[in-house]
Amino acid sequence: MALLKSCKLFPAVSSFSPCMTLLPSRASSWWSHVEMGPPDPILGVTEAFKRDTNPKKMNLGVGAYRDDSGKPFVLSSVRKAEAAMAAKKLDKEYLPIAGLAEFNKASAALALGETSEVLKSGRNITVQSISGTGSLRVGANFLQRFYKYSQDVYLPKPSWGNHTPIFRDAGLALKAYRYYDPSTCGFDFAGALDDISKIPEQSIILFHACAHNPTGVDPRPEQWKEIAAVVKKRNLFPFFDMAYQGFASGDIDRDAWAVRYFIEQGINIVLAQSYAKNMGLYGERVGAFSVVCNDADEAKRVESQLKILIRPMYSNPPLTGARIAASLMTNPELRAEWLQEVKGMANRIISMREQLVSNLKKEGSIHNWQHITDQIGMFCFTGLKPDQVERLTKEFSIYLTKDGRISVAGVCSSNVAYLAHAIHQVTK
Ligand code: CBA
Repeated sequence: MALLKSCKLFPAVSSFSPCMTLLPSRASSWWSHVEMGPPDPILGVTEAFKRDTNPKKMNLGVGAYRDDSGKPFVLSSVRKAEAAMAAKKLDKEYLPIAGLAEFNKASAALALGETSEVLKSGRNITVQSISGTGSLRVGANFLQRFYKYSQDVYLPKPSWGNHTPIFRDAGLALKAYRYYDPSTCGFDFAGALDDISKIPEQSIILFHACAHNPTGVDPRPEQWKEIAAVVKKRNLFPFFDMAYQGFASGDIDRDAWAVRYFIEQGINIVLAQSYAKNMGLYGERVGAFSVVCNDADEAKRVESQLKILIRPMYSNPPLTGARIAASLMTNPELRAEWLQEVKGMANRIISMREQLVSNLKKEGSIHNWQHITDQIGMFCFTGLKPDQVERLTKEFSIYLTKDGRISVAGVCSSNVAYLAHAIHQVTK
């Protein structure tokens, strides 16, 4: 700055001064070498959808729940928590680096179960972070810095598209294990088990706790048990991503079963949680990252390092969403209402799956669409090919990701017939 000022004051000097070497020439720019990047494979679909003027358009790209009239849904329990907060005229001070303490405590209990031995012995550390993505990223950076046994992360094939850049940008190396069988549109249990049993010992392995994205295919409890046994035998390090607790079955405890089972087996996991979906707090960015440690002393040391990691990233997390989430989890009346609403959302999605299949039959489709009702959670991995996806978008203004994934949460009574018709047209 001082240098620039002096050049202005003494223009004659500026023609040969160091200013010339600091500033780019008129024709170029500091950023002329920056190439145009591709749109995000998921959020880019929403951008394209917004540009479309067809009144029948449908956005089945991003996983965002809609009510049965196709509108974004704010939970009544959330509205009540907000009203109670507004009445209290709370301050807007910074949260601590690790976030809102009551939120962290309630989050850990929601995931691990109220009666978890881990909570009783205080051997977990849970920090509030920026929804699921931020929690995954804090976790990835923590592993990059402190997990000294391996820097390889094994993802299910396929996995949520953002997992790869999250772990890669944190400096870890990405590998994969078989997960989905396109021939059955189901879980490739034999393939997964075979691959996992060959993963080098102590590697990091990522699991979707429930409602696998994008496939909607989860291992059954007996299958999880066998997976856990192999993970234990190979001494692998599990990273659970739980972005949909409650969305798979409508029951938050049932959906946390795998996480709790691994811990019961003596496997110390790390866990990322999101409240975007199960509380509808998408834009509030509420989530948590937990490390299950050997004992309370280790948890304290891990906590100190998580704080050191988070402070230069974003200093401390946002306040409002954490307050809402904490109220929903800790106030008995709000909690009861919230759990009913989660069930309601999960059931509406399940009913849309059924209606989609019955409408496809009505259209005269002869394909086997059973996977639409077999798969669970927000998404259905339809099996549509890229050219069929392209036709759905071009001819019917139905927007979905290129891999054929549809967010069933974006389908409603008034457009399910249109969707079935369009799918039939591109698949017959
Ligand atoms: N993990 C998984 C497996 C997810 O599917 C998502 C969300 C997240 C993070 C973590 P958030 O940061 O909002 O809490 O979510 N995935 C999407 O629903 C969408 O929100 C999806 O459409 O795939 C996204 O950001 O891509």
